[in-house]
Amino acid sequence: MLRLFIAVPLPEHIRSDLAGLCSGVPDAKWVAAENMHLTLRFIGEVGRGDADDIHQALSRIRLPAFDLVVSGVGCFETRRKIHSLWASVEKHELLSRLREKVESAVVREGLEPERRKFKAHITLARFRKGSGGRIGTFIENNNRFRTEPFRVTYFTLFRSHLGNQGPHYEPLAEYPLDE
Ligand code: 2AM
Repeated sequence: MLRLFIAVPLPEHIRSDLAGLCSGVPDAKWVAAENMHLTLRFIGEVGRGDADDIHQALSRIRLPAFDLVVSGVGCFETRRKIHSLWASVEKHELLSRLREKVESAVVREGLEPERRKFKAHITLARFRKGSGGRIGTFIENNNRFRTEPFRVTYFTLFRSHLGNQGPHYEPLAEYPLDE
């Protein structure tokens, strides 16, 4: 089985700027700069045949390239426990359309629709037991963070390898957007 997800990779200079934010929160498991990305759809475990069908479906997506800006930080919580910290991605019509096309492509291939509302984000840290302190300070200190616009010219099908040293994300295929 292959554990897959579809994401927009980030340029090296953007990942490096984001990595600069990653300190000062106790208990945070910071995401390595090389692993930072904007997830469009988490797929989970599928067999080779399904992976190939998903790949073919993604290859048929046609959309123009577009510019994105990373701006501000926030967190996700469930039952009052914060489980991740992220940087926010400004809304863009073409990002929404790309996400919709990816979603319908995978649903046509038999995956369950994603029920959660899409919130474009780049995860910076996760918390095993939920975080208590210093999140407020982190958010206040970094809320003005804003990158220059960067061009998104392709998106990627990744395979996730989970390991004791943290995950490794292997790009399996890249899908160009029209320039
Ligand atoms: P996250 O950044 O919001 O945590 C690779 O693991 C990517 O897939 C991550 O960016 C992660 O989103 C997402 N992901 C991992 N496991 C997931 C799950 N069970 N449901 C939804 N998304 C998941």
